[in-house]
Amino acid sequence: AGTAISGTQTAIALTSTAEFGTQTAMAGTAISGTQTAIALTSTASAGTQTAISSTLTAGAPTSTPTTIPTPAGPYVLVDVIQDALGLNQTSLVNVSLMNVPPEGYTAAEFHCIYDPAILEVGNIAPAELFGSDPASALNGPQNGSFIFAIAGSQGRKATSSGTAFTFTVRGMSAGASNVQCTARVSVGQGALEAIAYIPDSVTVFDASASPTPTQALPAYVAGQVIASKPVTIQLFDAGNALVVSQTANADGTFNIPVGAGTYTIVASAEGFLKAQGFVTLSSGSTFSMQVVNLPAGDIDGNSVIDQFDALTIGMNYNLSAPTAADLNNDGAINVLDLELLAANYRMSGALAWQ
Ligand SMILES: [Ca+2]
Ligand SMILES: [Ca+2]
Repeated sequence: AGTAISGTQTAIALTSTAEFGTQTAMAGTAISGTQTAIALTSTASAGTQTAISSTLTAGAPTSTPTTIPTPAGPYVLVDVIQDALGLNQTSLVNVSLMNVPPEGYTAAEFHCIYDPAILEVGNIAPAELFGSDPASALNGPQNGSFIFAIAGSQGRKATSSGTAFTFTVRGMSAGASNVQCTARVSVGQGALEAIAYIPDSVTVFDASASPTPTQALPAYVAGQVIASKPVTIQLFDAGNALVVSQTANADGTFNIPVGAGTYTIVASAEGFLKAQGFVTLSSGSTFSMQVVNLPAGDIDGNSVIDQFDALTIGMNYNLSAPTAADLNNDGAINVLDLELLAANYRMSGALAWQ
């Protein structure tokens, strides 16, 4: 493959593949200016794979570094376990050293970067690769970057491929972020050697932002619920799952958009018995509920208006809280609230609402 976007360019790709279903991958990308990109691949007969890519760029624009799909030598592998996250959801990230040579590494330094607007990093902790009880040092995370250094204690080394350390990423805002760790390794000779790396990426989605297009809201349910307190209208689907919860206007009127279907509709206000009914809404239409007056007096919310509710008025007499006991919403719990309660004394259950 060779992709040329502008300028004088040459892209050449050669492939030879033998009999046993082997694969070839190559890439040459030229972005601008006078460029040549050549990729050569030859594949052997028994299922081994080779991937070589070279990118040459001339002129001012520079290309981003190409990450080789599966390096032959040692490399760092970042693996975000759950690569699609909702807001505030967290995933573990494993950072592993692969193709560790038999003589082993005594220490490694990882430099990890990510988009701090999309992700929050935490819980950076050593794993088992450098043996039990390794020494580790952390710098950051700050501004989408941290350095984690780890060294085997008591002469322990990393002698095989495995996870060197882990951390967590949490979705902060919708978008996509690379999670990339580069590494330098030590074999105990006082020198550091950079190795290859394979990054991962995470997509954060906002589940609350338009789960389905607005065309899914073609029907309306409207009405008026009278109470001296703010009224909440709730719609539940056939499985009793809450679909919509909305506060009615100050005068109790409401006009709620919702998908066509059959719902249980419930009107409630603090200190009042509920009203409940069923509505079947068809696409593009408005269903109007009867005007309903909620009965005042169920201060403890157990669906019965009785002496226990009156008790709350007595215990909080001339106070303003609990607000459920202030049935007329005038800021004082007193005989005016008791009077409202008395008018509905012994009423119970939810009012049938059509
Ligand atoms: Ca009650
Ligand atoms: Ca009152």
